Amino acid sequence: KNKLDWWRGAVIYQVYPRSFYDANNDGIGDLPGVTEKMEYIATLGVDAIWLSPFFTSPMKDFGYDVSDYCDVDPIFGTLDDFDALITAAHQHGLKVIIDQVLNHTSDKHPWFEASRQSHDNDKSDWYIWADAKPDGTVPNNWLSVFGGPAWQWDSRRKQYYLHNFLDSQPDLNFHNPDVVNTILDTVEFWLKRGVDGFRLDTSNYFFHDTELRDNPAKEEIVEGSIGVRLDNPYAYQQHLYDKSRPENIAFLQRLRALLDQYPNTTTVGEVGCDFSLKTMAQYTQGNDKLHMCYSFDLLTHDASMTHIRHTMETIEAGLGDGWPCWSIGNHDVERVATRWGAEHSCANKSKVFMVMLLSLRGSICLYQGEELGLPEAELEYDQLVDPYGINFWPEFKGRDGCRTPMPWSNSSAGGFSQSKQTWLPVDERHLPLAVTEQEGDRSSVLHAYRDFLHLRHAHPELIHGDIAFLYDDETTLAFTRSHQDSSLYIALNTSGQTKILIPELNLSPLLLPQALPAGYLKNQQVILPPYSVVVAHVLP
Ligand code: TEU
Ligand code: CA
Repeated sequence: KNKLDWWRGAVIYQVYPRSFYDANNDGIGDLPGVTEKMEYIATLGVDAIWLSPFFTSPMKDFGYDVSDYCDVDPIFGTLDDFDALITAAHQHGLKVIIDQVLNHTSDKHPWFEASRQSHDNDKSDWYIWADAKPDGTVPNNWLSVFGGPAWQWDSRRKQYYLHNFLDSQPDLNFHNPDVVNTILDTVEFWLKRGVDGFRLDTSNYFFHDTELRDNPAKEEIVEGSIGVRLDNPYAYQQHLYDKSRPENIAFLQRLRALLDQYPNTTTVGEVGCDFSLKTMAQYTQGNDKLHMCYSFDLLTHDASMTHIRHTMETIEAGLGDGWPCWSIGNHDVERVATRWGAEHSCANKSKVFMVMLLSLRGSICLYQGEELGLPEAELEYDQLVDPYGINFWPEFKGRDGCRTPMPWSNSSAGGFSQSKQTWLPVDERHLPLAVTEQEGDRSSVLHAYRDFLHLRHAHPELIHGDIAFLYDDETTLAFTRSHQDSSLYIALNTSGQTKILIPELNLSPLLLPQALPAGYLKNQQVILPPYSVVVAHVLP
């Protein structure tokens, strides 16, 4: 394997364009807004950006419901704006990864509009149509991730169609070679436009069982599986037949063959709601399928360092030559400062989680606003726009709370827009955490991110090194990252109590930049005051 591949160990900054920066002041962030803020992203010290969908869309799922794969939605700008964004990113030395939502289209996509017209037009087999059971009920027990059966009745075709997500997101039929060829053409459209890679939405959902067999009920967590959320009724089915089908492997190989014609491009596949280790390994081993995969293992759990160690050791033991990618926040889950209880303790706790994440082996995705330590925004029911949240309120509050606009300054609408009406409100509690406020404070979370990202770049151990765990309890973690002849020791304390570790190693501590909450060494004991980290060279 080629350790010089830029994407191995890259830090990818996820931009959710609707909420990043509103350049034309209509209340919704846009591509020119991202371009205007490119300098900010580059200054963080990340390697790449991942742009959430900006394609033509009715916005039922805010862009994850695409009605034209090869154009920019007017809300976000034009193809020229996209080209300008790529140019600006490349000028700043940043790679650009775009989201590809290939599993499903919008129900307003011309392909679906045609498909539902009849049983015998040239698009009639492009989606997954099935007759009702004799009693009129749905074809099988498959569930939608967003609640209810994965089947929707269509009164024109008088059949059900499959939708793993919203009923306005019909699943494409990947068993049809025309669909696959056309999809690969749309992917190539963006490669020709100069993108450096793709984040593949729901990369384990593309194929389904053509016999439409019922999924077995889940009785216990299958061995080796991690990241299965049993609080979600969807997880009570073993998804043997609705996704992660073996046929997907051949498709991922074709996709990879296409990307290999465009040097230095990459893919990061999202593996959702599944036995993620097995799938992550399958999809990334052998250097002929996906480059990297990420799972929800760190996105949906509590802040347990024991869980982190268990997840990493399980992955390390099974991944072989595959390559992982990790994140603790994205546009689908509660913001990490809230989920992991950093907001009421102190900024230092957010910094410790950041050091933990950026020291793991793999590539890393950061989600916009994470570098500010933003807590989840608090919204009333009537302010919600995410259908997932509206469906499950109040048990689950949906995804709007992590999607509110970036606070750039402590002024109206957080400097995100001049518009009085932004698509989601800016949380008042975010204003004191705005970018300009934190830039002026040398001990801010933002400075800690910049400092550690620069430190990371200077230490190949943190990018390419093997990982070995030395100690864990619920709130403490210690491990080494070793590359060639050099080894770094990292210890962190996410609790409000002082911890002392005795690693029995000959350690020489790194002087950490001022914004990072540092512990210290005393007689080769590692002293970790509340919310602190120690990074040290391991001497022979
Ligand atoms: O998410 C897929 C996925 O598994 C999510 O359903 C996740 O479990 C859920 O959002 C709960 O947190 C991707 C996108 O990231 C998401 O925004 C889209 O809504 C979804 O696909 C459908 O395209
Ligand atoms: Ca706008």
